[in-house]
Amino acid sequence: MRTDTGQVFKLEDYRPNDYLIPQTNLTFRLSPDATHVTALLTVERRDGVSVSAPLVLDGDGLTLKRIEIDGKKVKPADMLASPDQLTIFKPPAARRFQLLIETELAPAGNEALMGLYRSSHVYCTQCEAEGFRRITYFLDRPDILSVYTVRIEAMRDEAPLLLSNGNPVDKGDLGDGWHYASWHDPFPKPSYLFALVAGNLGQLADSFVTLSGRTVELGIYVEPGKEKLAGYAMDALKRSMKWDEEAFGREYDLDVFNIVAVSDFNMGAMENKGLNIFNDKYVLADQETATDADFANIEAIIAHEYFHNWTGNRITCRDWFQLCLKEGLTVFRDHEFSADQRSRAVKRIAEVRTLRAHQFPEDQGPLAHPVRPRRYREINNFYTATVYEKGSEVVRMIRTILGVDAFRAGMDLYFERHDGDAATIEDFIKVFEDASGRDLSQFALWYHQAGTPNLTISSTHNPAAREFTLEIEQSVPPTPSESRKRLMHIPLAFGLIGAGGKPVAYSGVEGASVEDGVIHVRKRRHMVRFSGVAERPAVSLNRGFSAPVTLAVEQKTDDQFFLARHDSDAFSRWQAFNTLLTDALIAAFREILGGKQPVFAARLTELAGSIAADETLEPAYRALALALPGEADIARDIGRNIDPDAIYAAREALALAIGTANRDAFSGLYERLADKAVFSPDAESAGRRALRNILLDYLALQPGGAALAAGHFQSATNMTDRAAALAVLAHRHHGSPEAIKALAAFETTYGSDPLVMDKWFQIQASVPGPQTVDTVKALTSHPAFSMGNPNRVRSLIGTFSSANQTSFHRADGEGYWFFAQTVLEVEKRNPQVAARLATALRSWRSLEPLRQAKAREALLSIAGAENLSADLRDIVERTLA
Ligand code: 0A1
Ligand code: ZN
Repeated sequence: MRTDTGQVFKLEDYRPNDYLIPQTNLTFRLSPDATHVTALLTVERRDGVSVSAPLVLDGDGLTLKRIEIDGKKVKPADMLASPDQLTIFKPPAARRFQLLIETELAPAGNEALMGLYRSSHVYCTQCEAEGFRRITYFLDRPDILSVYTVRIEAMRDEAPLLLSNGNPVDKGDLGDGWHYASWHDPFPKPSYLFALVAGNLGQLADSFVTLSGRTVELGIYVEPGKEKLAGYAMDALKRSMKWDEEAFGREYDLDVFNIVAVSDFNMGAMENKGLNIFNDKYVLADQETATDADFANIEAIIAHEYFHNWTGNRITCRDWFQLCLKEGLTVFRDHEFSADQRSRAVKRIAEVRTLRAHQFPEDQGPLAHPVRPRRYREINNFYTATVYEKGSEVVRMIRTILGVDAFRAGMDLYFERHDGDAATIEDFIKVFEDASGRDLSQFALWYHQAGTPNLTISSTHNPAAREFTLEIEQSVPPTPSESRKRLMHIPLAFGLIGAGGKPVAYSGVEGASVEDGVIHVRKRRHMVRFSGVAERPAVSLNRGFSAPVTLAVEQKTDDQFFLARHDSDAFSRWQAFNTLLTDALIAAFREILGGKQPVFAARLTELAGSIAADETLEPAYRALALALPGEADIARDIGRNIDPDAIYAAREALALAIGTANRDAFSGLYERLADKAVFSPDAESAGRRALRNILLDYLALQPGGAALAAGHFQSATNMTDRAAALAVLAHRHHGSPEAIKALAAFETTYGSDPLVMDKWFQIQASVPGPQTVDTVKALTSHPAFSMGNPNRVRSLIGTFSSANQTSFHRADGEGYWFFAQTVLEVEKRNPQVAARLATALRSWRSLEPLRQAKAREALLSIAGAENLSADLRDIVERTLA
C-alpha cells in the first residue's frame, strides 16, 4: 500500500519529461505468485536536453530482477533502484538507447486491484491512473505516448485465452503446457491505456462493418457459461459504434474490439485501447437477474468506454489535471447517445437528478474542486462527479452557446487538430473559439472555478408600459482555497408563458444578450427588459437545465402550479412540480421539528394524481415526477442543522398524503399497467414498469399494502418488479411476515449469484431506522459478502453510508463508528475503494450540532489510524479541514 508522502502535485509545475519512450515491448511470463515482466523500452532523449540528464522512472512496490542498457548490464553504481523509483544517473550519450527491465510481480496477492491482479483466477490489469508503475518502471504519465508490442506466455490450462491491446499478431505453443500470444497496437498510447487479460473465459463473438467498409471482430469475454448474459452489452456496443459514426463522424480504427468482464473491479469499466475491461455488473444482464436500471447502465457504460476510443485514447490528456478533457467530454457523448436511444426528456431529468445528488454536495462541501483541478495529492480521488458530470455539463453549455452546427464544427476541428496528441483544456476551448469566432475566455471559468453558482431572480410586469422585467443576480459561493470568485458566463435558457401554456411574444429585449431563448448572464446583475408584453407571463427558467446552477426564484406559487401543468419544456415542467414537492417537504420538516403534524395542500396531492393519470406524458416521465425528492436532496435544500429523522418523517407524511388522496386512481392505474407482453428491456416497457412500481410504493402505505407488495413480488416475471417489490416490503413493512418471507425467498433463489445478491444487500442496507446498523454489521458475515470485493462493499457499506440517512446518521453516532472501523478494514486491502467510501461523510458540517460532533469524532478516528494510505488520508484531511 502506498502511504502518504504529503507531496502535492501542482498544475503550474507541469513540464515535459527529458525523455520519451517511443516503443515499448513487453513480455509477460504469467504465474500467480511470481510473474516475470520483461520490458524492452526504446528511450529517446528530447531535443535540447543535456546528455547528463538522469532518467528517472516511476515504480510502485516493484522488485527489480534485471536491468540492461543496449544489451549490457547496468552497474549498481550507475543507478538507484527502490521499489518506487528507478534512476539511471548517466544514460548513454546516444539520443536513442534500449533499456531492458525485468521485474517480478505477485498478481494473486494484489488486493488493491491496480496494476496486474487476479479476479476469479483471471489475470487482468488496471493501469489508470498510475497502475502501470506497479508492473514495470516507466515514465508513467499520460504525455508519454508509446507504441506497444506485447507477448504473453502462460500455462495453457490456466489461461487458454491471452489478450492485450491492438491487433493479434502471433500465437503458438511453447511446450511443457505453456503457450504464448503476441499483440501489437499501432496507435501510440499512454501507459494508463495498457491492458492484458489471461484466463479461461467464454466468448460472445460478433462483428461490425464500419462506415468505410472495414470489418471489425467484436468479442465480449465473460465467465464460462455466462455468454448469453452478454447479449445486451453486445447490442449496445454495435449501436454505440454506429452512433459515433453518425453523430460525430468517428470510425473505429483496429481490426478487433474486445471487452472482458471481471468480478473484482474498482470502478465501472476502463477504456484500454481495443481491450476494454469491465466490472461484470455492467456487462451481464437478462430479465431474470438485471433491472431496467441495470440495462440502462450497461448501455451507457458500454457506450462511454467505446466513445473514449476517440475522446481519451486517440486524443489523450497531457497530464492528470486535464482529466475532464476526456471524462467530461465522454460523459457528454454517452448522455447524448442514451438520449437518442431512449427518451430525451426522461434522460435529461435523470441526469440532472444524478448531478444534484452527487455533484452539488461535492461542490458545496469540503471536497469541492474545479472541473479542472490545479492541485492534488492523490489523483485516484479526482474521478469525481465534478470532473465527470459537471465536466459534461460544461461541454453541453458550449453547445448551447455556440449552437449545434458550430459545436459540431468545433468537435471536427478538435479531432483534426489534435489526433495523436496529449492535449489540454486550453486546446479544447480554442477549437470552439476558432470554429465559431466567439470569445470563450469568461466561459472558461467553468473549468477553473469550483462551486455551484447561484442565480437570484425576480420579475416585475408593468402593464401600462407593456414591459416585463427579469432581475437576475449571480453569485458564486466561496469554496476551499478559493474565497474570491470571478463572474461567470451562464447560459440561462428561458421561456415566457401565457395563458393556456402558449409562448408569449415580445418585441424587443435589452439588458443582456438574448439569443435563441437563452439569456447570457455575464455580469453580477442584469435587468432584462422585454418590451411589448401586454400580460404578465409565467417564466420558465433554466430550461433543459441549460446551466448547472442553483436558482432562488421569487415566484408565485400559482405560477409554479401553472408551470407544472403547462410548461412546454419537459424538463422545466418536471422541475416546477419537483420544486412544489420540495417546498412542501421543507415546510413539513419545520412543522415536525416544531412538534406539529404536517398538512399538505389538496391542490398539491391532486396535481400528483393528475400527472400520474396524464396519458399525454410518457410513463417514465410520470414515474420520475412522482418520485419524491430524496432525503439527501431535501437536506441539501434545507442546508444546515439537518435532522435526518425529521426529514424522513416529512417525506413519509407526504407519501402517505399523496397515496391517500389518490388511492383509487393509483390502484386502477396500477392494475392497468400490469405487463402482459413478453419482456423487453426497451425504454418504453421499462417506463411502464417504473410507473407501476412507484405506484406500488405509494399503495404500500395504504391499507392492504403489504399484501399487495407481496403479491407483486410473487408474480414478478423480471428482476425490476421483483427487486422493487422486495424494496417496498423491506422498507415500508420492515419486520412484517411478508417482508421476512420475501427476503428469505430471494436469498434462497439467488444466493449463488453475487450480482443479484448485491441487490439483496442494498435493499437491506437502505431500510430506514436505527436498527439497520445492526443488520448491516451482521450481513458483513454473510457467506455472499466479502470485504475484498468492491461490488459487495459498495452494495452493503456504500448503500448504508450514502443512501440511508436515518440509520447512518443515527443520533447516538453508532452508524459513524461502525462506518469508520469498516473503512479502515477495507483500506487494508483496497485503499481506493476505502477512500471513495469515506466521502460519505463529506457533508458532516450541515448536520445538527450533536450529530456533527459525532461524525467529526469518527473522521478523527480514521485520521488518527497508523500508516494511512495516500488515498484515505487525502479524503479525510480535506473533509476535516
Ligand atoms: N477511465 C475510466 C474510469 C476508471 C478510472 C480508474 C480506474 O481504476 C481504478 C478504472 C476506471 C472511465 O471513465 O470509464
Ligand atoms: Zn470515462
